[in-house]
Amino acid sequence: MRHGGAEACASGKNVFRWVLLMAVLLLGLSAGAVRVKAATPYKENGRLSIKNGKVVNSRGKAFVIKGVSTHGIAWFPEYVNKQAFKTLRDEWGVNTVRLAMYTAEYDGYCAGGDQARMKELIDNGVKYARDLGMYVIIDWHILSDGNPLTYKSQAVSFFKEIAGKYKNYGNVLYEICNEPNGGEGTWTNIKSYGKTVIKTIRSADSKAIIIVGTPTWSQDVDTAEGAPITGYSNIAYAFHFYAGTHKDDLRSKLEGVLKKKFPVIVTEFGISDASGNGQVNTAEGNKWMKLLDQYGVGRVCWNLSNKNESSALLNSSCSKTSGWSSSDLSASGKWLVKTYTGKEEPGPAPSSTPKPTPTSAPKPTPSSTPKPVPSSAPKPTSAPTPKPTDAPSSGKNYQGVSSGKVKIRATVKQENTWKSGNSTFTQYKVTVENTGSRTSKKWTAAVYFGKKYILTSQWSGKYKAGAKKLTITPESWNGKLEKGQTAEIGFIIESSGAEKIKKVNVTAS
Ligand code: IDC
Repeated sequence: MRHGGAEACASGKNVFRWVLLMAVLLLGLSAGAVRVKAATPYKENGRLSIKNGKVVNSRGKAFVIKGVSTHGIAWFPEYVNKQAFKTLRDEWGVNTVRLAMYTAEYDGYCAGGDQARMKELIDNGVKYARDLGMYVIIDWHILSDGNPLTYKSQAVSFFKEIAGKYKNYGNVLYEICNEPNGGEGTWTNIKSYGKTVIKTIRSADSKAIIIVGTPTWSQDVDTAEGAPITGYSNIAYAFHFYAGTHKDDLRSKLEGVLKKKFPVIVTEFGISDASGNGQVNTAEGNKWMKLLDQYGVGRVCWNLSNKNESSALLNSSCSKTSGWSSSDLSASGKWLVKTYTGKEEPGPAPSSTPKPTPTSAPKPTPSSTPKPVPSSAPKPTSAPTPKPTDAPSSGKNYQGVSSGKVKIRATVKQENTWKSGNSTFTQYKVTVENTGSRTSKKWTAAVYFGKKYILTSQWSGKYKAGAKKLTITPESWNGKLEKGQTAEIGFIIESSGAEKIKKVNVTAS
């Protein structure tokens, strides 16, 4: 008995010690957890600004934006959720989320979209980012409205409202015109737009970084560098690339301005081709990353969605809206996670502290190291840098009309044409309009060309390229057209010499 009692007593003490030990351990762990949680990108770096052509943190140290962009928030609102952002931060090594709000595309902010809903999504997104200590870029995503002046007054009221709301947040950056393009998307027009919008933002928020788009789909940073916007601090310029299309030529253009300490942020890039689809090119993607790393340039990858296109970071079969595992990621997604975290699988990133970046003249990188990885499929084209001609031989309209009860008219208009090497590139805009009184559920437009061509870019539709025939069908969101409603889509083709459209056939139901 006594023996047993002593044993019970001893084990009672042991239990007590054990409980004490666990308590200490748990406390220690939770303190650790609290510390880990506290070390968010924003806690560590505070408000960002621009100094000597670089993004710096609140202590003036270089900070490298590693971001992911949403797809259009009107189309993929489900990814604006806190768990998604947390997954990006904790498992993908992301410190910045870009909220892309299309202006002119279907359901866009200036194209009849639900403005209140979009502002609510932005509000939620900004708050999730703030709670998680992440940065957030609010992107006025001009695209088919190539000239930012098109919706200038809407942009002014939008930015006035949101800069007023977020002026004290410290984690918000404003991107005022995603990608100016086309004959009217000139630097003169961008500057004129920029001056008004920047003034509007500055009257509420004196410090936040404002990013200005550049001509030719935010590629002509050299033009902007030649005549930058003056009179304001914390202004940066957007540069975009798609590694499947854009290669050495565009890299040298970027490097040219980086050498001059011009403040550039890559607010959008992909390793797909410029259409957002096609073959991914990780080898070129790695070359781009190397250049950005060398100069400490921030970058934001397009796009967080499960859309069936190769720039989407999630597989189209993936319906999860956060907590993705490796098998949920597309080839682009896998590459990005590896690039941002150094790991094959999503998981805790090594550190959210930015790697020191050279502040003075960057060291030349050895040119021998990376072996070019041969890509299996032939690339349609080598990086045309679209240069719209001043006097586009445009104005030519080709029309097709459906013959059934549902009346759809497709107008194909040549918007721009330019030469690159031996090829001619032509950009077309297709306006599909319901001219009858019955609602159309779906439509097909077939464009017949005079000679062979290669489809190099496309947007807002599904495309099937035959030898001389291009068949266009709608996306999930622009097939249904009510009476009088239109859908605007577009594409770019490459051909040897000027192309001529023979006819346009339309069917609709
Ligand atoms: C693309 C999307 C695609 C959508 C299209 C048109 O990936 O799903 O149908 O826009 O709305 C950009 C643009 C960006 C494009 C992307 C890929 O900023 O809106 O997204 N891209 O084409 N510039 C170069 C490429």
